[in-house]
Amino acid sequence: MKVVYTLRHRLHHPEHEFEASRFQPPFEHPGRAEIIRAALAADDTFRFVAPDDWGTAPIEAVHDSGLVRFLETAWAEYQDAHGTTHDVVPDFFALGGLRDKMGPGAESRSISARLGRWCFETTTPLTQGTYDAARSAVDVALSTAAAVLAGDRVAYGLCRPPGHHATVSLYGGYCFFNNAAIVAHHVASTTGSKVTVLDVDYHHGNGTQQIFYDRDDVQFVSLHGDPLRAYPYHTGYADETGTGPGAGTNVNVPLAARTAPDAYLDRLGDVCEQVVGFGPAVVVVSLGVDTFEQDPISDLALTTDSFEACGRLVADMGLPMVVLQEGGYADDHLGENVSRWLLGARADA
Ligand code: OKP
Ligand code: ZN
Repeated sequence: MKVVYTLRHRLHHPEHEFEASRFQPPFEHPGRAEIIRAALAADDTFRFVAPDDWGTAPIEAVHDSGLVRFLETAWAEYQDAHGTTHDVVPDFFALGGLRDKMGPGAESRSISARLGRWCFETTTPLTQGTYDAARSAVDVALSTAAAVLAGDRVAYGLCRPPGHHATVSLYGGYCFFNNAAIVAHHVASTTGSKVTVLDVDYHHGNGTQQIFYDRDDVQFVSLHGDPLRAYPYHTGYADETGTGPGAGTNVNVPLAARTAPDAYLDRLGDVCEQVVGFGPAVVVVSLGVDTFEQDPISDLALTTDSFEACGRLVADMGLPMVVLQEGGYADDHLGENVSRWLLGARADA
């Protein structure tokens, strides 16, 4: 199996994460991708390839071009405005209620205003190389898709930073560009066939859902911690089923705390039937292993063995698969959890 990887991910390296009203060591850190790389490198059936440069056109086919331009210069602009700082985090969010009754108003040129205009939360610092790292994750994702379009039955993109929380015009949740959505749109628009994004990260892929919510050519299917208790809180409910031409193409399965392998695999099997029913030519998997029983920021109860069963169940649909890394924060188990999922997925390949 091809593994697309580049060390450019290391250019995104936050010092802190401001979460739960305190500064913590970042859960999403460069060591994560290196742990996964080392685990896969120990098995010579994984073949590492570097990504190609895809430019910004495939990103701007999904995201607001203003978000792309903002991320390219924001860190440097912030240094000019505020003096030298390692991490850059918004301190003023442009929420709708500020201008209730007033209409949109002028767009402030201030970097502080613009940070709060393009970002939705505080746990996702910009660092000096964040833009280049986020671009590299998109290159990894698109190169993984190219391997599958060229005939590989399954390929894995070691994307970092992750992508599924990034919406058309907002970054956050450790995500800058929505790697999986960019791939799904690229495959759907270049092949004219239907695509499914199957998101098995613990957290609801609000960005991917939003990007495709009104489209009938891309189905979004997600299993995740119930947003009544779990980040990102405001999306991921079962009654979000799509709108307009996309009515019926969005499937959310919120899960109870401590959901264990048997129950999880049942639900995964159910949604796989809905995927097969949709009839995609390609499945893009947003692979988060933060569903693991020991994940430090999540509360499901999947085991390392069960990840292999999950990969096998998804592969049993018999559809070409572009597997892209999202979350997973139990560093001591991260490499094995990802490699076991991939071993399951390639069992029949
Ligand atoms: C990114 B991915 C809740 C903290 C949530 C942000 C989580 C981002 C997850 N107390 N912090 O989906 O793995
Ligand atoms: Zn997650």
